[in-house]
Amino acid sequence: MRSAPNEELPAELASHGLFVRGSFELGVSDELSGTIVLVGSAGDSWWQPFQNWLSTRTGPVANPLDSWTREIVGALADSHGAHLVMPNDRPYAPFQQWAMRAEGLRASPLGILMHPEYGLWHSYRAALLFDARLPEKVNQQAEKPIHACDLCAGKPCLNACPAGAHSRCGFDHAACLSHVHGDKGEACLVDGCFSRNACPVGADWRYQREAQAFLQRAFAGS
Ligand code: B12
Repeated sequence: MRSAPNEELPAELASHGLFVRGSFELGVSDELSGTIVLVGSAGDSWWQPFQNWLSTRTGPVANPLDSWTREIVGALADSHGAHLVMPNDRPYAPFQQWAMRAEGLRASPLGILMHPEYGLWHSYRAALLFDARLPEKVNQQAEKPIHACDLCAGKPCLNACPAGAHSRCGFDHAACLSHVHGDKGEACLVDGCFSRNACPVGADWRYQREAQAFLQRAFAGS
């Protein structure tokens, strides 16, 4: 077992459209111990590698994005001597709290973390848990970036949902699902979430339509 990723990890991840989002050492108040290396994506760099993988499967794949991630990042976890942690495995690991610690990000009014460059168009696909401390080079703490939502007076994200599911009180999951499954919900499934798309930050990183449609259908279970 190795206790730190070797220098090939970034290139190995990049070939799948993924990268190390950040890393940090767990403390005494965490349930796990060791060092967390967060793996994710920005923009839709993951979409084509994921589609290529999907096209090699015969027959339907359950939870395709997680299955792809588990195969790709799971193999890298093995070869780098880490444990694989997946965001949708229960009990849920606190990925967003981890991201806040690793990258200094804060949540947007939608619940999705706001990144100063990528806006809302980024994700956390998996984490590698290493038993030991990592060298400083790998374990760099991000400086706290400016939180773009603090500078956004109009908050268009909160007024764009056709079901009014996003408000200052949080996300009304049931209202979102009932709209999406109703007569007028097709646009949310085809064009993506109106609220997420209303955000002006990181527009260059917006996922292409097919990727948004895939994620919306997965989210809506349809
Ligand atoms: C359960 C869950 C949901 C539930 C939230 C229920 C709830 N009120 O908690 C529902 C189904 C509503 C949901 C929806 C979405 N989610 Co979600 N979700 C999760 C999941 C699997 C677990 C969250 C959790 O309970 N963690 C356990 C606690 C202890 O950890 P935490 O870090 O403290 O959790 C924080 C979040 O839960 C957050 N939170 C609370 N309510 C909500 C509501 C929403 C909409 C979001 C995004 C976050 C959020 O606050 C918690 C406290 O800090 C995480 C993956 C993960 N493991 O974190 C993804 C995750 C938070 N979701 C994510 C996303 C992107 C979405 C969606 C946009 C759909 C999608 N998958 O593309 C939608 C939002 C739809 C919309 N129109 O805005 C991303 C966020 C990435 C980012 N850049 O910040 C995550 C990290 C998954 C990932 N792989 O990247 N989600």
